[in-house]
Amino acid sequence: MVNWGKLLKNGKAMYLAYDQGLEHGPESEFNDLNVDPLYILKIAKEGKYNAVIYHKGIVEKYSNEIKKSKVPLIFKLNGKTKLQSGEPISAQIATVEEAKKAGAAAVGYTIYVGSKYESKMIEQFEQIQREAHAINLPVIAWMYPRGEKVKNDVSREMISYAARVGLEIGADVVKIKYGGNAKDLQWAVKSAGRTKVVIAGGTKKGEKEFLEDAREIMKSGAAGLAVGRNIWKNENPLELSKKLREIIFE
Ligand code: FBP
Repeated sequence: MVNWGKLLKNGKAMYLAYDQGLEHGPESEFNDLNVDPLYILKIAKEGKYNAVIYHKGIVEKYSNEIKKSKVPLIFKLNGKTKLQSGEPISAQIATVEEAKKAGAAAVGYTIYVGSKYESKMIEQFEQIQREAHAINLPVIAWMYPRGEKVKNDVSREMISYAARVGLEIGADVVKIKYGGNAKDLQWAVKSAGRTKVVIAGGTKKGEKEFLEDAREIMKSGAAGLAVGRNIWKNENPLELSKKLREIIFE
């Protein structure tokens, strides 16, 4: 049994993702405000998120503030830059042991389902999952179909496959993308069985559209959202967080 702690509230979840500095780079994602990891921590705390997601370097350099905030931490254990070419692979940059020492509430790991390097990532995940479960730490798998055979990564086939792989390999939560079709997502949630499903926010869209999607996502049976850019790129992130919170936990 994993220890969910505050990661779930009545089975629902709202996570604030901030791994985009590594995944996408500051130029395309950040401004003077949101370039600062502490700005994100403030949103996570005041916006009452169930957790904030950081990579190792930020966890180490801002550990005092993160601990003081009491916002549960999801420690992301692998990552890659957008400059990588060819079939995608995400390199492991931290261990379960480091996450434990940092007081993390869960660990996160990305798998590019369909990549030529898929088996390497699944193998690495297996070890992480075993180590994390040995200390009751939940494991969240970012399940992103990608690679030569993946024509549409948000199709019904791909999102349900990604979710199912997460269940089969022992993830406690899968983070998948929403393609805009609620029925497809319903099927993906069903395919994930007892593994919880949270949805990524994606590139920044209009507030109305974002909240509309969130409503559909919740109706589809997902546990919640693990969102980044749509929140911390917004001019009023706390107002939007409140609206999102009402949709997720209502
Ligand atoms: P967003 O809500 O900003 O899309 O964040 C979700 C996320 O999964 C991040 O955790 C991650 O950095 C990013 O999306 C990866 O997106 P992609 O691999 O499609 O560039």
